Amino acid sequence: MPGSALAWEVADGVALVTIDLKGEPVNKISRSVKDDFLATLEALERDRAVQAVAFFSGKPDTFIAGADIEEFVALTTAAEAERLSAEGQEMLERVARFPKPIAAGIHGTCLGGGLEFALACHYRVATDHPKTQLGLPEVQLGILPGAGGCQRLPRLIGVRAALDLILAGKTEPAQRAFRLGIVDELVHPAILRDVTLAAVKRMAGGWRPRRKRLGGVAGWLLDGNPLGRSVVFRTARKQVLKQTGGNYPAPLAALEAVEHGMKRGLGEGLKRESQLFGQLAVTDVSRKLVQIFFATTQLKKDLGVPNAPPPCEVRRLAIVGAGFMGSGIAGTAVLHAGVDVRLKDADLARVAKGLAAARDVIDERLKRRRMTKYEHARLVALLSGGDRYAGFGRADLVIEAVFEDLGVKQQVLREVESVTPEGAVFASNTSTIPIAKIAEASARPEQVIGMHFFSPVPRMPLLEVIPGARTAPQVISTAVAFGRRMGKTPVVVKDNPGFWINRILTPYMNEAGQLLQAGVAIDELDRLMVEWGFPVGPITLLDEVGLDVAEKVAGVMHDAFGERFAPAPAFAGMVKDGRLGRKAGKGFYRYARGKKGAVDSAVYQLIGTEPDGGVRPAEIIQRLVLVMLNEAARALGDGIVRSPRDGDVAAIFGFGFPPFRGGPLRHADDLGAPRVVGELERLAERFGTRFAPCEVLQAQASRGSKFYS
Ligand code: T1G
Repeated sequence: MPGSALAWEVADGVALVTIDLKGEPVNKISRSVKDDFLATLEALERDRAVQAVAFFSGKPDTFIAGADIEEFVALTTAAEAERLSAEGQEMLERVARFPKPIAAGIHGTCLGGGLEFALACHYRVATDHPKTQLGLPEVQLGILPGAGGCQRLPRLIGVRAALDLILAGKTEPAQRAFRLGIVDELVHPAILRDVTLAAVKRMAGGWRPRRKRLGGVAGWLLDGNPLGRSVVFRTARKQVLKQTGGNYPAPLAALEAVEHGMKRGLGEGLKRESQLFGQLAVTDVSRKLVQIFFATTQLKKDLGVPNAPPPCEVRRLAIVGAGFMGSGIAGTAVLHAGVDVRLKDADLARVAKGLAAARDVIDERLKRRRMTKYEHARLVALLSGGDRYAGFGRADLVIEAVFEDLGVKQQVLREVESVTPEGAVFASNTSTIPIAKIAEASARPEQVIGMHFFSPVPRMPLLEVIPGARTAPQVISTAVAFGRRMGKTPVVVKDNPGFWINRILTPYMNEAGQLLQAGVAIDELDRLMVEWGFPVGPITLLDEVGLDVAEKVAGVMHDAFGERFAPAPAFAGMVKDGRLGRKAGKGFYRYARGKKGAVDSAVYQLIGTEPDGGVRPAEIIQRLVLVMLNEAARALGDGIVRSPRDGDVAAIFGFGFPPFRGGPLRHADDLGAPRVVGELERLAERFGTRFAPCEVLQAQASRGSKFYS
């Protein structure tokens, strides 16, 4: 059919169908694609020459990326969304009941509705290529697999394994999907077509794949009978409640859809699944999560400068400073970017320790069976180090992660420039020192930039990229592109004290200190902010960051911005007392053998306060949140981030601002500037000018404008 997303040809009794959405970067299932599917199935069923069917994608890197997200966000009622899901289910029921064998030959990403389609097929072959990733990421968009995924996956691989995937919205590499039983065969890309065709031909001849029940006796006890399953569901529900704190309805709904289907049968399960899908699709939470998906997708294409010159290719990375940050950067760069990494520090013992830590990052993947031994050995071999600058002569990019001191950093810069090629980029992983200052020591300041990683590097997804006043545009695009290759989300920020993250986090931390002083209990502060949606509360975060580090940042910010950033007196005694947080084994909390314990009540005496429940929870939340929103608005006005989108994505990825609230600026929009300004004014009357509403918010309140139109 002309214009159809599906094309097919018949050879030797098998119809080879190719899905390829013209003009789109990925295959996705929209209403019109669904119609194409139905028309094709109809024709294939009628055609006597066709005895079996094999589906492939015409795209190089995607099989099918799922349902068309833009289509379902356009829906305004739950009933419409329910209908959309039910139509998808009907189409896949048609596939599942198709009278001739159908197989999917999967290469590239196979997600959401794409995997649901593959699950409805009668046989699945996947390539063992790293691009082949399978999963049901729907809950990450605040919805659930709504085209039968909640029904077919548990029937195929067992309830436990299915819940593990669905409730976290996980994506699995093909090898793991094969081990789980999601795909029947794993092959080299070169033979995907032949193997898939051979399988359906065999099926047309009467052969049926035999899928063994996974999990042995334990599997049967838990997955294979209703009693065991009820235990599995109960445990999973508890865990979901604990992880989502009731802020994310999708995982619970997905659990319900799976459970309903396992108890009442496929038909009833499908019905419940589409009802729940309908309800979720129009929730505010889902809208926010989808906005974040599109914001991060846009960011992926953004090189950080208008008309960005193409980035230079980084083949060799050199790092100065083999400490916690340097080794984390080294391990992450090898793991994700697969580049040669040379690690340098002042003495060999430190280098050895750093290399071991970098290697741990790679080992971790092997342990979790996310890579082969061969791949592991290849990556480990890319790491090397020394106490001299040997190897720096071939580096395309050098990242320094040495002690946070201007003199030391400038010294390192000079040494590095004397041993690296002309074109090499020098990036500083500073959190507080202006890049322009560091670049003053440089003979080629246009090659100097900031790359601010967050700790622990392998786990924290954000990277602040900071051009100095003289940094060349190509150096910016190179830093952004390489950060992305490292698996990070780079956001370009202005060279200004605290950049973006510390700028908005510091007032929040200081306010937590003020509240402590006012008699709020440590664990209450943390609990309230976790309930509000942060992964950890402010006091736990301080313990994680380290109080010495936080104190240093707070001091820099105070110097730069004055009274508004006055550090909370509550924190002053902590560093003096050696309470540096987790790394010192003591902070606000106790730590034993690396595990966080209870609040250390001795801290109250140190601060000179006694928790008395004096401040109401609503006021605690209000003060902590508004002080941050106010500073975020002001910093955006100062041009610290280029757009509300960048600011929100960075806050979510940088310190876990609750994704379902969309970010600080989106949240300010939701509250509305008049309300935020009014509340800030009342707080300012009671507690002083640190709450005075910034100009940006005041202007919005008077004009009725917002950050996002
Ligand atoms: N719908 C609409 N647009 C999509 C899309 C989708 N599912 N997937 C990708 N795009 C667009 C994306 O916005 C961008 O557009 C372009 O494709 C390239 O993407 C019933 C309800 C597949 C791993 O959540 O994770 O199925 O900006 O830059 O880095 O149960 O995109 O170029 O115009 O990200 O190579 C579930 C979402 C849907 C997968 C490719 N599926 N996509 O990454 O390219 S819900 C997902 C991704 C569902 C059913 C339910 C990634 C990718 P533009 P990109 P990439």
